[in-house]
Amino acid sequence: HLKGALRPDFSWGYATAAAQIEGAWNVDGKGESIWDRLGHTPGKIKDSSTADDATRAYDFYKEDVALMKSYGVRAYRFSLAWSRIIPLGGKDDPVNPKGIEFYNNLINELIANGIVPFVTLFHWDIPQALEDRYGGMLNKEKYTPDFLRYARVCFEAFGDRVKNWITYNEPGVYSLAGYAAGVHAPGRSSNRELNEEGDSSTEPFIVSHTELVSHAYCVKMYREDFKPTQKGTIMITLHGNYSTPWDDTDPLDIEAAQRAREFEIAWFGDPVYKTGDYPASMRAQLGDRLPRFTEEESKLVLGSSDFYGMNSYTTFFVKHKKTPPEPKDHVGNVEKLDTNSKGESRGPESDTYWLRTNPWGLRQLLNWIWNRYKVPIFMTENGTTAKGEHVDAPPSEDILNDKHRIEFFNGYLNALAGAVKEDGVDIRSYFVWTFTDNWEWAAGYTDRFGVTWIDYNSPEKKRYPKKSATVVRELFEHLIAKE
Ligand code: GCO
Repeated sequence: HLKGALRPDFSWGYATAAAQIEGAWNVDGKGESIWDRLGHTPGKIKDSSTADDATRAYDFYKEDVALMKSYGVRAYRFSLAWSRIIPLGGKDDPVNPKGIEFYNNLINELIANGIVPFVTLFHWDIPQALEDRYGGMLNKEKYTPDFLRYARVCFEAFGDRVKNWITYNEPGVYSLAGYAAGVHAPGRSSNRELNEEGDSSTEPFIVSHTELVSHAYCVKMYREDFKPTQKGTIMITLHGNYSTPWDDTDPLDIEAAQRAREFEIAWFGDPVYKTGDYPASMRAQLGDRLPRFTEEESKLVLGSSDFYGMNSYTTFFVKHKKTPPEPKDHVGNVEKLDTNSKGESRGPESDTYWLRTNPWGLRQLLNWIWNRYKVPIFMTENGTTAKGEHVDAPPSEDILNDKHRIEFFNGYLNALAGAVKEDGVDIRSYFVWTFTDNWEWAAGYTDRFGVTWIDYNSPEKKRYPKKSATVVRELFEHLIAKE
């Protein structure tokens, strides 16, 4: 009954990030990024791997576009590596023509194959030189002009063909994983013994503030200097897993779940789409540890995204904590659990510890965002790992018939279509995370999210399509309305 639930011009395809797939980390003039640095630091990556080669998407972009085309996609979301375009990153540093050439080739290849590019400017890989010069995003005054110059170079070089821009991918994950958990680059954290450098009680909030403000200036620049001629759209992509009460009859848990959503989602959503400021629950708990927007910043940030870009993977049961919040708490003083008060599970396990399949959570999340912000939603990431995909080539039939992933997409795409058709949520895109297995950040090559299995031992990183690639295509053929 959900046949034709999605609008005829619904965009769907795969999403990737440069640092996870490209390889060629120091080839053709590319500079070092903070992820190159972290990958080369002993003890930081689970399987001691690096992304020096990754899937070699830099070398095989033509083959990849052809494979994507065979998967039936309408669009492809990828990110630009800042350090490939401006190796040292700064506003007065030289542009690397080879970097521009690579992305021009990729964009042209996509367009020649009828695939619409969605381009992310920043997917976590800031040039190492900017980190070394002034501490990267901890220094908003120095960082912002560098980011704006980088964005300007990209709009000038690619904006005649790229009409869908994303400034930042998951600003909250960048700041929390890089400055609180410390497992992601730049790896600063006082929450971990490994690295006592940063102050986790303030830095993630400072860094995210820089992301929001520089995003807003970037959008202003695009709208004033480029949009009149290029006529594209621009948005930010936020992460957001859903939180639902552990005991849905307990007012304290109901409040805690709402607080958790505010700390995770409204942290960015409210400034951009609702108030120009952080949620009151965050101010109440964090006080002056949460930066304040100047009047000018607040005005700029509010309304600074054409659409709601959303990545989501899972849902947690949330219980209130009786104890007062710790200074290093970033989640709203709650506990996030796998089962609720009735003993129900939040879903079957994948291969990744935090990830569980629960399509009902996605539907609640979409409704929550829609009701709070009333902005059309572009789903820019959603996907899963599956157990037992870590083997040497050739992969078994079982692996290529990735049952868990197929069930995941079946559930989530039907939940999405239900949210559109039955709840009236305006959703305009869906990008599967991800096209091929890739370098899953600090997890290295041990987590496989792709609909294409990669043989990392072969020099050409041989690609093996999984069945989920076909199933996703069939699901969209069913769910998208004909013109
Ligand atoms: C994200 C990350 C992806 C991850 C994915 C799975 O934007 O969350 O962009 O790079 O690989 O989330 O963990």
